[in-house]
Amino acid sequence: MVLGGMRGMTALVWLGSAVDPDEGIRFRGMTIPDCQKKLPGAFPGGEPLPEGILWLLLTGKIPNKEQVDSLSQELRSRAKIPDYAFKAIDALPVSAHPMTQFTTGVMALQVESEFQKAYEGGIPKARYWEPTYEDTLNLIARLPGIAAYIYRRKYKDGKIIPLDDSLDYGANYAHMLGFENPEMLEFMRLYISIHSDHEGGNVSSHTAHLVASPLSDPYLAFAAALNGLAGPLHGLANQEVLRWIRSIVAEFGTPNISTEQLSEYIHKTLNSGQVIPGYGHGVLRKTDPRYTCQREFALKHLPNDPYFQLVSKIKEVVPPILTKLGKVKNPWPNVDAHSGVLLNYYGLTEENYYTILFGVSRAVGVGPQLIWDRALGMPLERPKSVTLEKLEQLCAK
Ligand code: NMX
Ligand code: MLT
Repeated sequence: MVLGGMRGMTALVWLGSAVDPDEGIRFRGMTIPDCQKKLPGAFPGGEPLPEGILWLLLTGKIPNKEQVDSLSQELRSRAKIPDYAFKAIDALPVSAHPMTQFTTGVMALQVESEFQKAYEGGIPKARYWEPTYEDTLNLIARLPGIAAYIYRRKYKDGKIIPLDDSLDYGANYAHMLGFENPEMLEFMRLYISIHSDHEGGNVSSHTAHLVASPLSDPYLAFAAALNGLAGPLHGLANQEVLRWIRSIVAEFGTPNISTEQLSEYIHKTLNSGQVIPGYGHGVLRKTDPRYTCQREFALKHLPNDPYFQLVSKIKEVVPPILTKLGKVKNPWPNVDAHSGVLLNYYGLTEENYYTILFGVSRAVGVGPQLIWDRALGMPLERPKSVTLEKLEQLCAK
């Protein structure tokens, strides 16, 4: 475990969610289909609103529509972004990766940290959670505005699209990016909800918890989490998946390829020493239910999209090939294997932006835990390490 990335080592308490290797994620005990059934949507039968997931993760209770609407309103009222945050992003070249711009924007938001002010003012430990709550809600409220600014700056005309007071969190983010198609708005609600939390051990959540443990405020902790999310084996995998799918299409000149052609390309990728992005997982041992619900969304709304059909074919061809390698513990698709083709279908084609969407979503899961960390008086996290010599001695015993 010490040498193997701590796989399988139980080392953290995480209130919001837990991942079962076979079944996948449960948010406060609820599977994704449970959430789709029981959490309020924008309309009857609609996908769960991210505000509902946030309420559930924070309180452990299922909110009703009125409560979720009041949280939407609360987040809108906190969404104003100070001008210097945009200026901090503007100091970077437009060519900077969106995740670099995003972390910079989050760090600029830290200037307004309520926790930092309260700590400097001598707030007692028992009340740490209160400014942490304020920071967390402010951060979650402001992330879509920062994230949309980066998209408009890098890929569009640079003009800010203001928040729409009539829209919920997910729909508003899509709107500020420049999308109005109701199906895309609905996909954004689903996207943010399912990417929000994945228990505490994943790189971004664990990083946020670790960095917050010496009482760094939620902005500092979340910026650190984003830097972990930006790694290709974690959140950047969604970018890598669409890039890889595009490379298949470029190789054969069409997404309508045979199983043999696809198999040949998969082997080519593996033989060049690369991983197949979107496949495998540190905990899951079956198909990620976050993949499955995106597939169901695609079957409902874009069954004939050639890229969706290619993703379906990849799901048939990759697992047996990875299994044959003999070392891959989970040959099945994860969340990132599917999101790109849906975004691409609705016009969000710039794959280098995709990890920002994951980042906005992850704040909805990490934020509640940071509040609970302070409410429960969680200590500074400081595990023990060993030298290699000591480890060899221990193993020899
Ligand atoms: N393609 C090729 N080889 C793989 C893959 C894959 N998709 N997944 C695992 N392996 C290899 C892995 O590189 C390792 O090889 P080696 O011993 O030569 O270093 C071996 O199989 C054993 O790895 P596992 O124990 O199965 O996986 P681990 O828990 O170490 O890593 C991932 C999990 C997710 C990092 C790994 O499966 C991977 O690199 N997947 C592709 C990238 C990806 O989709 N990441 C997104 C994960 C979800 N997210 O959003 O964060
Ligand atoms: C996540 O959502 O964080 C990923 O699936 C990675 C993980 O759980 O380790």
